[in-house]
Amino acid sequence: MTVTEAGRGAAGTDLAVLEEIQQRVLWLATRIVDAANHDRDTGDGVKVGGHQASSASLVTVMTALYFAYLDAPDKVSVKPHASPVFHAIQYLLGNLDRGYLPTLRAFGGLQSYPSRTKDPDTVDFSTGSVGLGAAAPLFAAAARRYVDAHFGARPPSRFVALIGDAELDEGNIWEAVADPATDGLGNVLWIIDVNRQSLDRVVPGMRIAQWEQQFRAAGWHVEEAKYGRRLQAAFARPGGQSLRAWIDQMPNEHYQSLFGPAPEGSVKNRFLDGAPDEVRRFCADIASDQDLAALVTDLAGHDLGALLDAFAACDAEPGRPSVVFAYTVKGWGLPMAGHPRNHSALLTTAQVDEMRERLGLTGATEWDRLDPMTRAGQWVAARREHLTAAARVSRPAVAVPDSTGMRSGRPISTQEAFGRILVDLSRDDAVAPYLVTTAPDVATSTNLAGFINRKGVFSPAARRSWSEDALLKWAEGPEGQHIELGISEMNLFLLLGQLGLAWDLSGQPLLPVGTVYDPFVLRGLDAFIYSVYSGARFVVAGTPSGISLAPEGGAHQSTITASVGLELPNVTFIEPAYAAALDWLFCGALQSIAVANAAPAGATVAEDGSYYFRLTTRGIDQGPFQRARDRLGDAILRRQVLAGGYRLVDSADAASDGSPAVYLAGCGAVLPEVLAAAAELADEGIAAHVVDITSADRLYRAWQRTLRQGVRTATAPSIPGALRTVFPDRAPIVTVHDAASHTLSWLGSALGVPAVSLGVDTFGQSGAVADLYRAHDLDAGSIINAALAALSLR
Ligand SMILES: Cc1ncc(C[n+]2csc(CCOP(=O)(O)OP(=O)(O)O)c2C)c(N)n1
Ligand SMILES: [Mg+2]
Repeated sequence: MTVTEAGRGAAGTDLAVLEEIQQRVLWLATRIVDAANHDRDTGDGVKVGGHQASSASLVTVMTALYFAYLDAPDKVSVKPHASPVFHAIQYLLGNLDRGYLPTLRAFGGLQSYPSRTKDPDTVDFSTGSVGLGAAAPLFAAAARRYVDAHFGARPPSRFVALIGDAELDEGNIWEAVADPATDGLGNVLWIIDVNRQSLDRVVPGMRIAQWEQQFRAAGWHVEEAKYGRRLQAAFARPGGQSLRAWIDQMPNEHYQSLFGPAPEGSVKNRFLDGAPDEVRRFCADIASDQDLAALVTDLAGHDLGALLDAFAACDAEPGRPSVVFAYTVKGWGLPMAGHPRNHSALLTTAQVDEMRERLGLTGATEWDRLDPMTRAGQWVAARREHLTAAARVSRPAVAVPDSTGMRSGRPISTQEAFGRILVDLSRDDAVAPYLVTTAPDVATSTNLAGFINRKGVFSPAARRSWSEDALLKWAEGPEGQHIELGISEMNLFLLLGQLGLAWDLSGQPLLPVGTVYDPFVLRGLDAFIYSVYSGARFVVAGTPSGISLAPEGGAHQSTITASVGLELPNVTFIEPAYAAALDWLFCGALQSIAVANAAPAGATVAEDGSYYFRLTTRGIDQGPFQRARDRLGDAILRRQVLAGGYRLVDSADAASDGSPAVYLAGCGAVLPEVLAAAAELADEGIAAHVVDITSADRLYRAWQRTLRQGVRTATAPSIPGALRTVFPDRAPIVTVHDAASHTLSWLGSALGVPAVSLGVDTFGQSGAVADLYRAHDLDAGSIINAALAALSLR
C-alpha cells in the first residue's frame, strides 16, 4: 500500500494534521530538555543534560504511532533518550499534568529515561540500559502468548519497541531474537531509529543490510522506511536509479558528512566525491547546495505517510515478528541535525527562542496543548479517547499454602528439596495453574524435571514427542507450564521479568519461577536488575552455588552472588540450609507475590518484590533442624526462619553456666561444619550457639531500618528484633558462608561485638567438598580457630 496523493496515510489519516502535531511534539520535547537545563537552578553545578537530538530523531515515528496507529491495549517500549518525546505526547493526550513539563531530571519529576516505577505517567516498559528495554516487549509478547493459551485470550495487544540503531550492538538483542521461545510472535513490532549515530560517533560502515539479514534468518518480517517522497520521485526520473545506487552503497561516515557545516568545499562536492559520471550528470541539474542537501537527506523516518504504510505492511504479517528500519536524522528539525557530536548537545537559548517564534508560540503559550478548536486539537482529543484503556479486571489473590509439609528423613540438598516442593505445589489446584517455570537449558540439572513431568513444556502448538525417556517426559503443547529457553541468562531474566509483570501488561497474575546455575546469575545480572527495577515479581533459584559443587571447579563456583542478592533492591535474598525451612520460605515468597499481584491498581503494597534463592546440591542431615523444631515449635521457628535466622543449636541447653561464649553463624551448605565445630568447642568447654542465617538480606534490612530511623530522628538506634531474638547476648561471632566473607561480615557491627568472617574470597578449583572447605577455611578446624580468634578479640 502506498500513500495516496490526497495526503492520507495507511490509516486514513490526514497527514497535514499529523504534521502539525509533530511540530508541537518536537517543540515540547526540545523545550522539556531546555527547561531542565536553563530554567532551573540546581545549585550544584552538575550539568543536568538530556537528549534533544536523540529525541528529535524519533518525533515523526512516535507521532505516527501515538496519533495514527496504536490501539488502547498496545504496549510500547520507548528508546531511553526519547523520553522527552514520550512525555510530550502523554501531555498532549492529557495523561500528564502540565506542571511536570519543566521537571525532567528533577527530584520527583520526569525521569531521564522512561521508568515504569518512577514516572508520573504510565510507562509500559522501563528503558535506560540500552538493549534491555528494546527486547522486553518481545518477552512481554511471549508472556501474553502463554497467558492467552492458559487463561483465555485477552484483547489483542501489539508489543512495540522503539530502538536506537546502536542498541543493536548489544548482544542481548540477538539472544532474544534467536531464542525459539520468541518464534512467531506476530504481535511484535520493532522500529529501529536508523540515524547512523551512536553516542560518540557515526556508526561505521553500513550495518543495516547485515542486521536485516539477521532478522530475516530468525524468521522476522523486515520493512524499510528509507527514502522520503522527494527522493523517491528523484529515483523515478531518468538516471535516478544511479543516484539511488550511489546513496545505497555510501558508507555512513560519508553520508553523515552531508549534514551540518561543510568546511572544505560544498555539500555537492562532498556528495559527489568518488561518484560515477552518471550520478554527476544527474546532479548537475540541482542548482543549489541547499537543494541537494534537502534532497539527499529526505529520509522516510520523517515521512509520516511512509511510516504508516510500513506499519500497515507489518500488520499484514500476523504470523511473525516485524521490524521496520526507519531511516532518520539525529537532531531532525533542529540546528544540530546530523552533527556528529550532537548526542548530548543542547540548543542555545537564542536557538530555542527562534524555534518558539517560528512556531508562533510565546513565553505565555509555549507549554499549551493544541487548541481544541483546531483540527489538530480535535484529532488529539479523538486519539485520547481511542487510546483510553478499559478499566482493569480485578485480580483475585492466589491462595498459596504456608508450606507443602516437606520433610525428609535422609540427608537432602536444598536443590532437591526445591524440586520436590514444586512438584507438591503442582498438585495443589489453587496454586498450580499460576505456576510457570523457565530455565536457560538447565531445567533438569536444577531439579525442575519433576515439575516438567507433571506439567509439561509450553509450546504454542502441540508437538510430537520423540523421546522415550521414562524419567523425563518432555511433552510440549499449549497446556505446558515450563518455558524452556536456550542458554541465555539475559533471556531468562527478561522472560522472568515479563512473566512477573503479566499481572499488569496482560491482566493475569502469575507465579514465575526460574532456575539458573548460580554463577551465571551474573551473566544475566543487568537483565535481572532491569526486571526488578521495572517492578516485576518472580522467584529465581540460583543453583548449585558456591564451592560446595566442588568437583565442577572454579568456573562454576559462585562467590559474589550472595552479595548481589543482599544488595539488589526489590529483591529478597534467601539461602536456607534445611529442606523444611526452604519450604516455608519458598511458600512465603509465592504468597507475598500473589498478594502483591492482586493489589488494586495504584495501591501501594508493602512487598518484597522478587526473590532470589541460593541453593546447593550438597545433601545435608536434616536431624539438627528437626531438633530445633522440637525445641522451638513450628510457629516460633517458622517466624524466625522467615525473619532471616534462628538458633539451630542453643548451647545454653547443654552448658551449665547459661550464656554462650561465642556465636557461630552459618549460612547454607556449610551448616554441618559449623555444627561439628560447635560440638568440638563444647567438648573444650566453650559454649557456642549455632545460628542458621536463612536470609542475611532480611536481617540486614532490619538492621538498616533501625539505623536509618536512628539517623533520621537523631536517636540511638536499637538492635532490631530479628537480630535480638537470635543473638540476645553480647558474645563474639564467627560467620561462615560458602560465599564471599564480606556478605556476613556486617553482623559484628550490627551486634557491636568482635567478629571473624569466614568465606570464599579467592577463585575455587575442582576437588571434593572437604578439600575445598579446607582450602577456604570452611572446615570445622578452621571454624574452631576462628572462634578462638574471635574470643581473643574481646
Ligand atoms: C548498556 C548501556 N551502555 C551504554 C549506555 C550509554 N549510551 C547511552 S546512549 C548510547 C548510544 C546510543 O545510540 P543509539 O542507540 O543509536 O541511540 P540514538 O542515536 O538514537 O541516540 C550509549 C552508548 C547505555 N545507556 N546503556
Ligand atoms: Mg543512533
